[in-house]
Amino acid sequence: MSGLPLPTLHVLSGLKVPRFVQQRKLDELRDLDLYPDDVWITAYPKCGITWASQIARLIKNRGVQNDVRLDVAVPWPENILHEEKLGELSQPRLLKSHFPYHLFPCGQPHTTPCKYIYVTRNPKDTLVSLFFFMKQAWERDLEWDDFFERFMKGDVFYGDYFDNLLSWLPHKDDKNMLFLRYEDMKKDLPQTVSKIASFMEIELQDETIAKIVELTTFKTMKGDNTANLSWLKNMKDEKGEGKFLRKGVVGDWKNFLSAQQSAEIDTKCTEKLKDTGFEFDYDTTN
Ligand code: PPS
Repeated sequence: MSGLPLPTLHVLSGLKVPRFVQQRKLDELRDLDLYPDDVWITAYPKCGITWASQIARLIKNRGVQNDVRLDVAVPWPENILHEEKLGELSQPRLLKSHFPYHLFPCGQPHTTPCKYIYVTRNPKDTLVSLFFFMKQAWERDLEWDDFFERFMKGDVFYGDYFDNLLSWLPHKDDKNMLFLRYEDMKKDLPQTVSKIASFMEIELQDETIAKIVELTTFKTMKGDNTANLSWLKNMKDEKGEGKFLRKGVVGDWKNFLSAQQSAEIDTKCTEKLKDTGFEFDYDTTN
């Protein structure tokens, strides 16, 4: 049985993107007026962009939950399915993108007045999450070993995982950037919410932070039909909950990667990250 027709990749601005990312949208973004309180939430696919987006929209709303869907609260303007009038969004605007730093459609982030949150996640869990997403949404017949090869070659949405990370990493301490790791968000959600709020220059009472933490746990978001992406085709389960939020853990890769595949990724990490001082967290204690 096949899933949805695969939105084949094409190359735009030197990057492999799905067909629903179109040059017309990138041109619009190039000409967009930008403001200092705009917050771009950015990540390679499956690294936690939805989670960070939900936290940011609740911070913007001072912890008040409303029935606006997350994809409306935080549009994804490079996608042709998002035709929001960006000039009419309420400030601070929250916007999402999967582009790497040097190819960012509005210009390189340090040349813009906006703020940027980048979320990264260890490549093994990212790969597993992407595999299950692709299988669920697009390619029911997808085989693990084939997909592993595709991931390693960067033959997936938004190209090579490491190219994306390495484009943002040198800017991680820039004033207009907040660099987050998925694994740290798992370990300390209250601290993550506080960090994002201070970055957005929004002061929150402790009880509001606690409320946002409660609203952004995996369990709550999975059952929250404004945040679980269950409106996407093939992303709703029998209980009506979102399948997009699959497991939400660190270390699921141990259930899927062979020893050889794991070692292949380790070798690539060593080669790509040497001299950066950056380390991944593969901890499985949560
Ligand atoms: S996408 O398709 O690029 O927008 O995906 P993205 O949102 O970046 O990543 C999806 C993974 O993030 C997990 N997720 C969460 N984990 C923990 N807590 C919360 N609240 C949460 N929300 C989303 C989601 O379950 C996907 O990971 P996996 O490993 O597949 O479960």
